[in-house]
Amino acid sequence: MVFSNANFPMTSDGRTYHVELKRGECANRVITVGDHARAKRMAKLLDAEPPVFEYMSHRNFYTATGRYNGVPVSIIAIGMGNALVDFFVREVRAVVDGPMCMIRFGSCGSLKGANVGNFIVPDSAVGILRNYDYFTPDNDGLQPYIITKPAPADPDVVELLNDELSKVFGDDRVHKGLNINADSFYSSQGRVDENFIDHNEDLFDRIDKELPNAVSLEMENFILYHLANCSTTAPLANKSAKKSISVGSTMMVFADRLSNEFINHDTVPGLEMKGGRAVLEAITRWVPEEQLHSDTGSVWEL
Ligand code: R1P
Ligand code: URA
Repeated sequence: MVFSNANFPMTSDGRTYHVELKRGECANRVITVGDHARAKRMAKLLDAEPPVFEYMSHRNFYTATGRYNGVPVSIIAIGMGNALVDFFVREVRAVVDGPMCMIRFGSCGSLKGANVGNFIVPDSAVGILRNYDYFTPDNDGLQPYIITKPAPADPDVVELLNDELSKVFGDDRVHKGLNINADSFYSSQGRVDENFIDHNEDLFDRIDKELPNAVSLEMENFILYHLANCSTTAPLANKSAKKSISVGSTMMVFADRLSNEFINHDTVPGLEMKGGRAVLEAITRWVPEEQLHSDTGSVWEL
């Protein structure tokens, strides 16, 4: 493939470098997940017409675009961690006209006793990042982990997710609160690994003190919320609004960090299908304030 621009590489037919979508292949409503299997399961919930468009990029970003109850929607599996969220958000934003809604449907560990199989709907997220400088000889005055300030989700999106998930699972299985986006599944989520020096033995105490309303630990939400809050109106036809991405997320609890229980993976497909349908219901209820990407020539055109 030939790319035209080192600043933001694109093919001559308008595909981005890593996610590899071009205009008309990604809808304004996007559900992003970590696991390809979750995305493929959810793609089965899309309408039969038009046929679902599927695309796997050379960097393993998997996209399924179609309609849910007639509303155009994309489901994109990106893998794990902050860097992949950055590729996803920037490259998708570059090829979609109009305001967007991005919802992450992930998995997480719970901190406040939300049981395995429950759902978290975070209204905000912080990052906990390993402080690499702390692990050098000259680390005076440094902490081993950096905690960022919170980034908010869109309150309307939080409300839609809460509403749809509560209808399916009941209020007592859907928990709100602050999410922690760690840059490791292990060290910055307070997991002990005797093969490495991590200085994370008192991380949970620090979280209790500094983040008393934290309910969950995962690896993508802070960066997703942060980028949505930093998004601009550049791709909009009508440049009246500042932020162009409405954002929210929900995660299934796979690990209860208090009781140390981990999910039985045989139960995951069923949970993902029920939860995935609720997320699709929520995202299709999102009301954009401006005109969306044209159907003409898109993969969701009827
Ligand atoms: C770690 O197992 C992965 O699971 C969670 C974390 O954020 C991390 O990506 O989310 P996903 O199940 O969506 O990948
Ligand atoms: N995903 C995470 O990032 N952490 C967990 O404990 C479970 C799922």
